[in-house]
Amino acid sequence: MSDFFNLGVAQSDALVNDALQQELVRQQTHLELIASENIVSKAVLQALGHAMTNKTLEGYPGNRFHGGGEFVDTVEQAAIDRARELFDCEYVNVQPHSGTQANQAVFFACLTPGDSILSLNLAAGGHLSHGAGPNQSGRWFDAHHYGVDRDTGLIDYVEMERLAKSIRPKLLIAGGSAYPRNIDFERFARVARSIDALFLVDMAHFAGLVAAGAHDSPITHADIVTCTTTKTMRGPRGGLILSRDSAWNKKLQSAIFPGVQGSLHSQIIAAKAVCLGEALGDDFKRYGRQVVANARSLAQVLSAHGVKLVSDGTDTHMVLLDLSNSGQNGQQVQDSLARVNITSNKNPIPFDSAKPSQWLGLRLGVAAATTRGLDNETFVQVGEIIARAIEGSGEDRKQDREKVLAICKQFPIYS
Ligand code: DSN
Repeated sequence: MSDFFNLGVAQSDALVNDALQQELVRQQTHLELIASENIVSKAVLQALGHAMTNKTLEGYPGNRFHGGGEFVDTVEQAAIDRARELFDCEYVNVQPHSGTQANQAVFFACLTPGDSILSLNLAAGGHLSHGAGPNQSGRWFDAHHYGVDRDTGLIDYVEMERLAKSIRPKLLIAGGSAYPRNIDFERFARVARSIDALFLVDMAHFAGLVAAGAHDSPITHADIVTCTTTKTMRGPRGGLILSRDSAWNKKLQSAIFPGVQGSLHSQIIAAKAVCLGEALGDDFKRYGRQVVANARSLAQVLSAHGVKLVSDGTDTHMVLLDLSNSGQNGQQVQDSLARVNITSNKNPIPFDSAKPSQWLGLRLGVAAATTRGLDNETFVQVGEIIARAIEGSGEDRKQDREKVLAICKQFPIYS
């Protein structure tokens, strides 16, 4: 058995090792522009790969159902304290296994099946877990959706308010996966108060920007805020629940455990503590500001090349391309970009009713490439490569692939 504790995956499992190595090389040699991805620090990776994964625990620090939890207590309490400081809030739960489970726990704490909710529709940039038809939240709750204005691509606040007043949902939700602009949290909160609804902000995509002070914070406006620690937060896969109000403590604690989850993922909580510690530092603030600047550069260069953008720009890490006038759909452009080593994802655009393979949008995010060190000037080059891929100028493609490889070499990861 001694080999069991000492052999690495390279010696013990050729298939998995090979895939792991190839994935590392893929990440090193491709520019990651999927808006929900990032590149974590070596410290976060080490925490994720630690023997702390062996520890089973239920409950909360100092009040566990199993013995031997003292060191997990240390990291969980550190994660809570750091998140509290970072987001300036009273209540923190660091146990959600994902953003979706964080939302599920909020629903469990605040709603009864059949209650109505109001959220941004999926094609306009909402999220599955906010009441989309195929999701549990859409099956168990009476979900209604506001959208964006057809001309501006901005949230249609008038429609949101009209729906809120006529439906009187128990929960009003802002945030999602593909909305590139600032959200007027204050206006949402006012509407929620006027109908006695709870107000939830899912800041999964822009939480890192809030942490860096590069985006408005929803904390003082929302009753509850959820997010992931991936994406702009640049940490492990998992979720957080936050509130300015400690009155939520009992309901939200028991909604996560034993409500929708069992034992916690100890090593992920350690990695969350590391990522939240990193986010308290000045480097993270610089990174957050650079993310927003890079997204603006990318949006500007694409617009200058005639590429249509949903909402004509961005306030976040994300740029959403509207390909409806380009003669190509999202899948085709995603494939063209893959050929020049740029990774992206097709996405619906507002009012897009096509099936996923025909969606007319492409979502780009700059957080991972910003973590690599790409600056505004490099993002201008990247934008030009993307514009050429959309224009379909085939003869440039090999050159563009070489340009992307050179950028990846200039900004290496895990070298
Ligand atoms: N919601 C998915 C995304 O934004 O890509 C996963 O987090």
